[in-house]
Amino acid sequence: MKIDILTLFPEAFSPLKTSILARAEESGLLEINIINIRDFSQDKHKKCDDYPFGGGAGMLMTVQPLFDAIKSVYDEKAKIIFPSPIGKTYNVQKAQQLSQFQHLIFVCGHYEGVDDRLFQLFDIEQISIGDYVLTGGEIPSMVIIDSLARFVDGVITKESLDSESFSNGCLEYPQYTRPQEFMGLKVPDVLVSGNHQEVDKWRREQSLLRTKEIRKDLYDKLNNTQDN
Ligand code: 4G0
Repeated sequence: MKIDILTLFPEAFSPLKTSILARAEESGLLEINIINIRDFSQDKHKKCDDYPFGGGAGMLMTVQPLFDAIKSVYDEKAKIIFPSPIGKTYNVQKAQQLSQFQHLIFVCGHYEGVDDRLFQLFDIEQISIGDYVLTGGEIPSMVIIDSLARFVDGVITKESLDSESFSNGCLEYPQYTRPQEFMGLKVPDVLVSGNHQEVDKWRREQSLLRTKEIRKDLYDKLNNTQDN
């Protein structure tokens, strides 16, 4: 998968150049390009923002540098994503869906947003990572890229995807590693019993208990027809 990131702050993406995603890039599964929108400004001072018509707080990103930056990377198979507080809320289903594209283009907004004509010029999906406002679209872009890259074949193992939270609609069960006892706290006996059927049963029960306790909204969706 190819991912182009258009931003006024290329240096904000150094976290993507480490860890799992760096390995995915080295193995050729992922190609991530970071493009500075400012390089496309036709303004003599490379200006990329201006005051909103009609007045109001703050500045907007102007349309010309964004238009030319997108045109420079666009192809027919590309999907353009704009992280924004007005987008539909992101979730694991959207991550899986996005992971199937060959080419994603992330446009990072700053200031109070962008000139709305951008959304008439291109087919752009606005996505929100949650109901709060950040100073820029860089962190939401990284959140979306990190989470969708995990579903790109080969980036991580199928087993880790299947066992994690949300994959089966509920929260992941508690886990333990060595030592078997710490500060008087013991690992549950069933996990060291060697009985895999009992281990699986315990984990399913714990998953359900946790989901009911912490995420009643998810629990109610688990087509539990009994009363809770
Ligand atoms: C567009 C996304 C982009 C418009 C981006 C701000 C939060 C999210 C930005 C604005 C972002 C999110 C109108 C303030 C950049 N903040 N929840 N900031 N406005 O996904």
